[in-house]
Amino acid sequence: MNLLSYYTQLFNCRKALYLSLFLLTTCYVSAQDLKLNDLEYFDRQGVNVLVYSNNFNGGFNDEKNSGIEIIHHGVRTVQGGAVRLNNTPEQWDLVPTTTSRKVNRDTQSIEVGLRYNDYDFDSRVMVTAKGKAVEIAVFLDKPVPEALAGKAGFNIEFLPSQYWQKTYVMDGRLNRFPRYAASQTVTRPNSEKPRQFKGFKTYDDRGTNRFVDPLPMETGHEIIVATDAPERMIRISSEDSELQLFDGRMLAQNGWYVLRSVLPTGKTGKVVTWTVEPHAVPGWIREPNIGFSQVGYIPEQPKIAVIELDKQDPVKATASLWRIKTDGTKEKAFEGAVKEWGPYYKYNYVKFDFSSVHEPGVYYIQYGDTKTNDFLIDKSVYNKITDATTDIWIPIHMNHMYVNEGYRTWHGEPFKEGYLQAPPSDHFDLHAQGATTDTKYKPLELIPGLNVGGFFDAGDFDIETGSNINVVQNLVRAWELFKPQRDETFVSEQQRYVDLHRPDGTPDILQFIEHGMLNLVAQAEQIGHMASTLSNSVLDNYHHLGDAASLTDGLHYDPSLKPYEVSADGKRSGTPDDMWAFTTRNPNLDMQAAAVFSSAARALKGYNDPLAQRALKQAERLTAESAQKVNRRRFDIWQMLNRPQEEDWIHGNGFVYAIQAAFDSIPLKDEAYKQKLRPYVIKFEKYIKGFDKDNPYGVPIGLGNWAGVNMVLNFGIAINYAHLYYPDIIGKDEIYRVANWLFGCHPYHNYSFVAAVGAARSKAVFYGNNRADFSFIPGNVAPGLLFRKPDHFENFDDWPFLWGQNEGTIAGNTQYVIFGSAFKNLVNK
Ligand SMILES: [Ca+2]
Ligand SMILES: [Ca+2]
Ligand SMILES: [Ca+2]
Repeated sequence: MNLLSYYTQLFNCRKALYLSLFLLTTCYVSAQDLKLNDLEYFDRQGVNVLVYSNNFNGGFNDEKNSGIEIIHHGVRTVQGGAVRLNNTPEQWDLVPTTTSRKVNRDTQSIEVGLRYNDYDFDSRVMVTAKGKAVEIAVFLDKPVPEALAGKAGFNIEFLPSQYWQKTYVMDGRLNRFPRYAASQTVTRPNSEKPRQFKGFKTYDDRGTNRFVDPLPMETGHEIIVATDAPERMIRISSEDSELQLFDGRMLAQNGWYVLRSVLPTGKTGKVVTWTVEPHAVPGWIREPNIGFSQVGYIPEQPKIAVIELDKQDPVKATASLWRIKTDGTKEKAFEGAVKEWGPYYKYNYVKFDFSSVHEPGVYYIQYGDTKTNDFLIDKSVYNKITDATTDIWIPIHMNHMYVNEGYRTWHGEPFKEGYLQAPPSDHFDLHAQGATTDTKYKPLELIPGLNVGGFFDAGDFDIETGSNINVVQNLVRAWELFKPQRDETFVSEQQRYVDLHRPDGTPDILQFIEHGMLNLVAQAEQIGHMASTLSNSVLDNYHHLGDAASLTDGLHYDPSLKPYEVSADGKRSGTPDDMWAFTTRNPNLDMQAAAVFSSAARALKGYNDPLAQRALKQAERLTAESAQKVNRRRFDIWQMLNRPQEEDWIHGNGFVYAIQAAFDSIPLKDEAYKQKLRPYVIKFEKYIKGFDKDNPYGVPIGLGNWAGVNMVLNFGIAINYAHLYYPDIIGKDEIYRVANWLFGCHPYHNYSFVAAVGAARSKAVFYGNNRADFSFIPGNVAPGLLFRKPDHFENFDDWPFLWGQNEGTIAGNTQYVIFGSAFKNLVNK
């Protein structure tokens, strides 16, 4: 710090002190200014600036949810404000850990300490309210380490889907954000690239030993982004540093636009200063979000819209329901009082009950000037809610098969080269191979026979064994309960070919059970026990987007060949892209598999007897070998009744698991058992009703970094069973809670979380394996609402890449089949 700036600072401090005294005495507060609120973020109507309310985690966690974030007119459009080591950091690039966070109300500032352990590199970022703007300053107590000179910089990221095709001005030069990534890059030696998470590499350099580095699209000292869109406009300036604007999508489709200033080398103290002023639209009030069922309603069910309101938005007395007649004209069908539920996190909630309307027809809801899209009231509305999931989503996720639909191929036959024994290693998708293989195979030896059957996990292409066990379990349950005969899929295990919309005479559910079992039984037979996962060996193909069959080269890896070299017979290659089997033995998983093998054998009997026999044989062996070693947490309803704290009943998911397990036993037990269970069902009824006070939607709402759809589905399934067996305790009205939530009655927007047949407006983008196309696979179920601390829920429908809110999984989607089948069954009874 030089002397002049020291005196300037001193003067500013005195001035600030004098001013604050002045402000205190006159009680003058500008309503325009950003102020630190009780939840520790900077706030004015339309603008929230969060400073490390959400920290970076590293690794598997997609780091587009952390650091300095801006929620701009209700949309989280800016995040990632941090000292970073790359121009456009990818998932798996290093992230800083937060070593401290200090909120100072007197100076209206938040200071965070950031650290990179890998480089022994500390920095501090200070964010201070300055009128309508915040000042972001980076401080260094020690200079940037030599290894990071010219690489460490202060970055902030802008959500592409909210900025593309909008204009920006850099130092007076006009520009427009590109819809598609097409800026310039250079390559540099790998030795110059900061190491990535745990030393993994996100890229395949094709033997060049060089990595790709994007060049800036623009540089300057002042940028105004979205000059043509007031709700997105932000002015950012820096006198002491150059601003560089990059397109992060050059390296990864999930990249954002990045603005950064490289930290100067050899300097300490305040090294970078930005002024960031997000524009606030004068008088802006967030448009009401009218939550309702996009699938519609059956005439006799309760019909209650939940309307999410800006806390500044005065509540209107009434809302109305309009009927669109078959001649195209419309008429008011109902007008009713709006009832206040009250505040829940950021917004205020009211309800509009139009249950009294029974007449079948096409309707929309109007609240003030806000109208919803139309929806149906009709007895048939729920009949097709599982069809897209069973006819399209599930068969597309069949691994080791060619999957065709009409003129389109979804994917070719993946992983023809099979799976290698994983060596002791760490992994990037939450797995690890322990010190020993626990098998007869040597590290990197081919384990024969594993490239058969099984389902892709989710938006990625691995076989998670636990999830595949869940799939078979869910489908066997659906089969035994409802015997669905639906046949819309041709499956030939011999041809390794699946054709959608082509009946082949066999119920599809049976074929899916068979397909799941083919892989699980092969694991037990070939490995001797269950693998934890069959997954990618290298990170550079884990994030694969495209045809699963092109993820590996289909040739056996031969380390005696050079990388990218193919053997003369065309069967082997030197490219280490083969998938690995992670085989550390887990007796709990073996026992879980054994239980599923027994039940699947029941379902397969008479359809595929040899497979049923193999399953039974493995079930007996795994049980004999593992039963003594299991240490599973049991959800035992009889023990739970003795729990002293009533609170546990309301907040513990354990209760739902426990009571579901008890319901599952009912068909095998006598009337006395059913009677003994009654007090617990009465408790369950209280538990269900408890959610009416917990939140305006009456379902469990998760606050983790994976939104809570599985929890909601479990809740819904348990309610369905409770109503089926104890209709006098759990009324029929309760079964609609979860359906309403899934199909559009939830916060943030009112699109159906399920891409279901019959929904007027489903989510349009999901984190599926086709996410790079900003599309979805029909029948998918989104995790739903992602909670961002301290008070923000979101579900992007123009940006698919956040798995925590948009990724459907094979276990979750087959769970939806159970929920949907049970629900349809009850509704139509
Ligand atoms: Ca996975
Ligand atoms: Ca079939
Ligand atoms: Ca290969």
